Amino acid sequence: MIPVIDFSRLHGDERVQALAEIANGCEEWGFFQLVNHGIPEELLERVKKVCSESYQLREEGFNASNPVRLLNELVDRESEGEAVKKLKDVDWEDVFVLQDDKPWPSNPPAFRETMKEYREELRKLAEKVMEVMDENLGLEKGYIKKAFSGNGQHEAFFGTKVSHYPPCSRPDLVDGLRSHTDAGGVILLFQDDQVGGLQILKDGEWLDVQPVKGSIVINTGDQIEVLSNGRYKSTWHRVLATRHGNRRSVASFYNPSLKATIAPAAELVASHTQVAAPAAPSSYPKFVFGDYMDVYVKQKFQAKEPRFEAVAAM
Ligand SMILES: O=C(O)CCC(=O)C(=O)O
Ligand SMILES: [Fe+2]
Repeated sequence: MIPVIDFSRLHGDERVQALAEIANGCEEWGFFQLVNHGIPEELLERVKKVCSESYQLREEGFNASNPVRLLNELVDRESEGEAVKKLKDVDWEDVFVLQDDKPWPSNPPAFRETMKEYREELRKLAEKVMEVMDENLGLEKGYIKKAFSGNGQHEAFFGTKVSHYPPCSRPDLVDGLRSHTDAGGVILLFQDDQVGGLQILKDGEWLDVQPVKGSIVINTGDQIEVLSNGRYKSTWHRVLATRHGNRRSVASFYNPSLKATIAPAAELVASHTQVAAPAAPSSYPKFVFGDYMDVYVKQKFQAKEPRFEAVAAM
């Protein structure tokens, strides 16, 4: 089971223990779930409601979309006796992204206000989680945030992706979302508490990220892996399509600015050779995050190592 961590314990007698659990979540799993994270349950309920309503307004669009058309074609070919293989180029999902400077859906009427409030809360939570990572990594408080904003010269990226994974008659022939690691920094996921489907790859096995009502799932992307010089590896994950239920997930991405330069933190690289287990030599290049994203969009569903190599050569 993915670790479930009580975030409120950071402010009390059990702080050391809570820090250690988060360190373990980052080092061993790359994914963990936070409960008692301070986001009001009432707000989460409203987020569920407006997101589901917004999907209902979009449902016809999904039914006319590429994945539906491609799966129908595949099933037709199969019924004519052809041996068919799982679709490789599409995901069984309906998605849109919210960013501060882009237009948002205006329906249902409560959508904008609710999601604005939610994003403000989540941005604060992301920054708290990043400060815990700073502390656990032995970095100065605010290090990650500062790195993501190019030393305060730019604004870190904060986007929220609202996804639905509608019921699928043939989950053997298409994934909800194909396996990948996330490109960016810290990802905060408010997943469906009824319909599962998210899995992570750990020690060669796919494990469910079990739905826990009211929790926020945290995972780290490729940039935290680079910054931590490999201490916190970004974890492969995927979403399986399911026959029943329309899975909702709201993922918020706290990423570097496209203009920020990312590299392993100097404190985590080599030089302290006198300690028993020397810090690793630098295993990652230094690059501009926008260049990384140019590579990522073409290679999202492939291994991350070639992305680091490609960006090192730029
Ligand atoms: O919908 C989910 O549960 C996961 C989404 C995800 O992995 C992503 O957007 O990168
Ligand atoms: Fe992801």
